Amino acid sequence: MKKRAVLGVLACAAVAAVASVVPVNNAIAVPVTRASDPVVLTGADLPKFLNGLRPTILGFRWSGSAWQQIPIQVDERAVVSIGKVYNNMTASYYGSTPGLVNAPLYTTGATFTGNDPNAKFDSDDELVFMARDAGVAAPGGSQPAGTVVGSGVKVRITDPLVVGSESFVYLFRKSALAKLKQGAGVSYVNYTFKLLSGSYKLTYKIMNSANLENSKVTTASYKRHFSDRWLSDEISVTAGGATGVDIFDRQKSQFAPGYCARSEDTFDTPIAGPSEGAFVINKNGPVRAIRSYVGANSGPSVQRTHIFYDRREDITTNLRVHAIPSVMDYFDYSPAASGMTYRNSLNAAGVTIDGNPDSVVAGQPTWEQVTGAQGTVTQVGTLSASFATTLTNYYLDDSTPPITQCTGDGYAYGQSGLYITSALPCTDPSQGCADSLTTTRTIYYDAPGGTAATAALYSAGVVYGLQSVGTSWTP
Ligand SMILES: [Ca+2]
Ligand SMILES: [Ca+2]
Ligand SMILES: [Ca+2]
Ligand SMILES: [Ca+2]
Repeated sequence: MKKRAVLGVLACAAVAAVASVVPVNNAIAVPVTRASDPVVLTGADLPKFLNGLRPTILGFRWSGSAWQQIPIQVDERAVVSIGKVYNNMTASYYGSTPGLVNAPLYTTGATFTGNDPNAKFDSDDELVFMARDAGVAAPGGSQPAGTVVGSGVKVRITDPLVVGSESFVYLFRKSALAKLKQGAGVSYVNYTFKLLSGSYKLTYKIMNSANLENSKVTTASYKRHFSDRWLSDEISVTAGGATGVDIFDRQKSQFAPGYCARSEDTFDTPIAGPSEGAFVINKNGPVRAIRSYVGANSGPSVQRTHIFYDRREDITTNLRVHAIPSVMDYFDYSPAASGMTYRNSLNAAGVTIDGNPDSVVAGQPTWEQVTGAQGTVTQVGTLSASFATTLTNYYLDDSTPPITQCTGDGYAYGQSGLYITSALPCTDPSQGCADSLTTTRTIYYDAPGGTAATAALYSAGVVYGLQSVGTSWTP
């Protein structure tokens, strides 16, 4: 993991180097081919639709000979107090005050976060579609049936990694009588948030209780499962002939290996001191699903957000807690991952996940990958912190681990992930602290046969994100 600021500097330097060799007249454009990546625009990026109705924005591509509707999704956001997410909890345990922490959150009336105060498509709301749904430039002379004349916006998408690449999506306002739906009848992601106790607002126990779930994400490429707020306990890859077996034990949170006083289980349940927590949002498709929550013991404003696309998952963690001695966020696979290769950018040849210890070079890899007949899971990590950190990649493959496992099964299969070994200052704004730390994982779920080369390309793609610009368009 590297500081995002560092990656950004490298990215700018490399883009400049590439640009210097681009031919001036690049006559032949090639389409953008990032099949797993979304394009996310905000209301601010689309002034023609800004502060207009949300549901009547539609997306289309020009196939070369015809207009075809594509699925788009609008997700509302607003700056909301974390205290509101807790149903205006007045006092938390441990002296933190979530009501003093304001954060940009995805909004919904289905939780205590509440709906966006601006019901229109305002500047921080997001419009998203998949890059692979874009088409070629439309020649003009027509616009899609069922759309309002003069309402068009052309979105040009380019891939900084592919010189001369461009694809286009056209957005229009739906005509009053048209039957077209924003999702175009497509569902790329199916997320079912199932709280065993019943409806969220009526039965969720914010203070001092487990809140068991049977929540599932299913797409054409993978399955995920959650048994409580922080209890992420299934990864099954179904892409392209993968066996579909669940290779995951858990995503684990700890201060240090073998130290069990804080973990994803203590976040969820009062097994080692009080616990509290709540959901920001649970939202299902059609283009992406969102699962976002807060509450990690004495860090009631610590937040994690999963965004599920059909071939990719983004996990963002916002640390907001008092000073802590160190922290770990790692993936622990299950015995069903046996036979898979684990590799990362510092260990490209890889080692075999089989419960027998491996020799792995430590350091700060830019990507990690597990691959085998069970499928391929490639992760790109970023870390953005206001303070210096000492960090490394934690790795342990041992069916009889010498280190207490704290949670999950008793094994350590291919355990791997971020370990910040240096002390972290207070990052809880409610305690008057200005420091911050945010980590992201961008996870790609693919068929068996993943390689270091495909992982490096994904890593570059995270650094050099897709570019998109919307401009008014009339045929
Ligand atoms: Ca908004
Ligand atoms: Ca809005
Ligand atoms: Ca091994
Ligand atoms: Ca385990």
